[in-house]
Amino acid sequence: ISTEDAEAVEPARSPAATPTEAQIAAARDAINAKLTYAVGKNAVTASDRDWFVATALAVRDRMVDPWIASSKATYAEGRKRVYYLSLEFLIGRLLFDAMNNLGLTEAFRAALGDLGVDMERLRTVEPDAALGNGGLGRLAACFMDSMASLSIPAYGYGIRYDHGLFRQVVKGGWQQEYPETWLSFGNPWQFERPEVVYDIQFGGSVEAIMTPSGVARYVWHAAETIEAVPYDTPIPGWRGRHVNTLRLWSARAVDPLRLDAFNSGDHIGALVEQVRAETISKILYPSDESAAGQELRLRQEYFFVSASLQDLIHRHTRTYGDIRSLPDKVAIQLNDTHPAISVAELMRILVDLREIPWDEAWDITVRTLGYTNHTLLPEALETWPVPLLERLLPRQMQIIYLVNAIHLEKAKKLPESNDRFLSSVSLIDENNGRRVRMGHLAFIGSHSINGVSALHSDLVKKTIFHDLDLVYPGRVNNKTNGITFRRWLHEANPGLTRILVDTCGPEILDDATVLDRLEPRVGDTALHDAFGAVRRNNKVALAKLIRDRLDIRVNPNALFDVQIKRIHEYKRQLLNILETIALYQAMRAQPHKEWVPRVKIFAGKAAASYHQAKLIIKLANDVAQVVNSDPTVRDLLKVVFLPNYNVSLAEMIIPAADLSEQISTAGMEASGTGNMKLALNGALTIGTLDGANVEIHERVGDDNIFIFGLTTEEVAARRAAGIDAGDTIAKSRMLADVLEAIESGIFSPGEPGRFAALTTALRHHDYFLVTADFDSYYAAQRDVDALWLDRAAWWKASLLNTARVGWFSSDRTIAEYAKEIWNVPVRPAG
Ligand code: NBG
Repeated sequence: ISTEDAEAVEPARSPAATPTEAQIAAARDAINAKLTYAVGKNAVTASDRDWFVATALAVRDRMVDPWIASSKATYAEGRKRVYYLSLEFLIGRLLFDAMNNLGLTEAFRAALGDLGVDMERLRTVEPDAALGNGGLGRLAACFMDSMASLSIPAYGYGIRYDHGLFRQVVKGGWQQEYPETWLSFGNPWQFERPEVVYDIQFGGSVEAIMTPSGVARYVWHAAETIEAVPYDTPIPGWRGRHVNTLRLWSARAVDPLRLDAFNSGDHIGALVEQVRAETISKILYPSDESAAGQELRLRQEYFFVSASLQDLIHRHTRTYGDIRSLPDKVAIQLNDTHPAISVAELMRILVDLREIPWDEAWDITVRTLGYTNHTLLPEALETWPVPLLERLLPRQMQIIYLVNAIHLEKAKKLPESNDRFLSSVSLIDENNGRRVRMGHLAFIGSHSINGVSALHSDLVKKTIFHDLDLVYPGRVNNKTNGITFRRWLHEANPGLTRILVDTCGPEILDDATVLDRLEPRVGDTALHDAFGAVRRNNKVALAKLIRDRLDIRVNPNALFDVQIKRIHEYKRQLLNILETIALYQAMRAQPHKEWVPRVKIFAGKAAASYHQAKLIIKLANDVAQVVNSDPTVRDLLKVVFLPNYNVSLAEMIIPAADLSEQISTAGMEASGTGNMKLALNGALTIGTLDGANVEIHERVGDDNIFIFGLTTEEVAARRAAGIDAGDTIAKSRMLADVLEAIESGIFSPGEPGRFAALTTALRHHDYFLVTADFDSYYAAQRDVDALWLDRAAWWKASLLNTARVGWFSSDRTIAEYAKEIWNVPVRPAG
């Protein structure tokens, strides 16, 4: 196999129908008009960014009529609305999403071509809206697409962060964080709604007023008020049939400055209150799966919950008059515990402001709210110190106490009840200095609590919410995650999509389950060749990107082995790196054996304060340095760490992947969604029986996936027994050699202790069981090699992955939420 230079390849056309001349002319006129009258430039002086803005505005215009029509129809038909409350929406770039769903891609490509502009270049000009950390935020974005595509009247509510997830720069192998600036050139998609502003209050005290009927009324005298201003982004569904709204709140001070202070010469002091208020929507917390125990984080949570509830109740009462019909007309989904304060806030609105009796208010609250749990990791289950809540949200804290008292009364009646049981179900954790358990609050205040894969939902019920499930049986259910195929197949991989349309019929664009029509053809060598050609083009494009960004040349004929996700110990990038080192050593020992050439591709960000994760990034980069410059392994092994992983980079990597690494410690990855995207694009999975891997395994079948490692039960048993990493290492020659290589400084010349924090953890407690799974992982990787060498067998397995994962469409997931949680009808996407 020879190394071929990565050459640029023609982008594959989107499989949509060919546009007419009239459609192209209309697009051209629209873009020209925007360039002239909205951007204020002409074709001669316009930069790519100007063309992008003109194009985005022209596309946005096409959404407005169906947007208004969707809203009108929802009002006219009195349809129930869904509100998806999420602190994260990782939507990425929107231009191709919008064009694809509106069927405009080819008309606009041709129109721009006529104007002398390459549309593919415009794609890269758009900044990524990175308003999320990882899977949880991206899931919210996929759900927005599916809700619109299934014509469910829905709003996404979140925060319009000035700065999204930090920009990752890798310098000398270390991660550095820089602020992200997606708004610095404006945002053509948004509509600011300065006329819709809500007051958000914090602090102060609560006054109890006795009414003549003898019932106390509570009045909150807040100490601080700030304003929430909405920015709307229209979200068009597939074929533009229904358009929903993503409404993101920005924080603003009531007064722009203190004039008295300014006039007396204190120019900075005059702005202090404004800065304090606006800090709330300044930046996304870069924490992933770890509660950022910060007051500002709690202020963000309450800020967007309060604004969203005010907004939706205003809309509801304006339409229906009576707040009591809320659960019939509104479903609110809490995305993780971040919006859990909704339970107390909705009660406050109903009881204090609308004067609804407590029991009735509670019934309304529970019937309206649903809660999705996304993790079992204890550090990610938010708890807030009672004194902090008392200070910031005094009335909500009182309500939480009352909710808890009634709840504990109910729990006491159970036969299981004893002190341990009551302290486990209580809203207040008394073990760590009195904290409110937000997961418990969300659970008690919701009629539905769902996990995000079959295994995870089962564990939710057996572990963290075991006791609460006994008090409120029947609430826990499962909704296995999904992904939108429109972005992750149709847009990201137009070449593959064209083959699928040709093989399965155009219905594939509307209905993911039709992918199974591929099944009878998976042995067809002509189809293998077509599949292979598309994959190769995608790999050449990725190889070019790797060369441009990192100056590393990789062979597009090699097996592209990818692990792309947040860097976290439980996701076990370290296991992958250890295997890389073992393979490297084996190649050096026998350079003339017939090795399968591999490119190991890593990408992902580590939370800024997560030292072990940052050290793992450094190790990956240091190993890359040594391996890539070793002439003995020539082209057989290359290691690449691509910096600043984001949605757009994922769209480049996923269609080029041959092997998908899903190797978390069993029981720790709630679901995963990258696993679905990669399998859909034909990558084979190497993975543990964790999260949705279990369901992918069931669907693609034993022969088309590489499963290894301890199961959830075995992990639990091993941890309970006390971990014997020392023994494990002593029994594996290869593993011992790998650890010694790291500790000898082969990858950190002159500084052998650089990775001591990692190797010491492995040698002793090894909580994530990297050492225990090492041998079976290495063996599974050699099975991968063996299958790779049998080209027909590999392509058959690859095709079967694509053919059998239609079920993981987020349209299926959302249809389940609609039916089983929200009680709203859906109209099929097609
Ligand atoms: C993440 C899980 C993933 C899962 C996504 C979406 C959090 C708290 N959880 O496994 O780790 O796929 O949520 O459900 O970010």
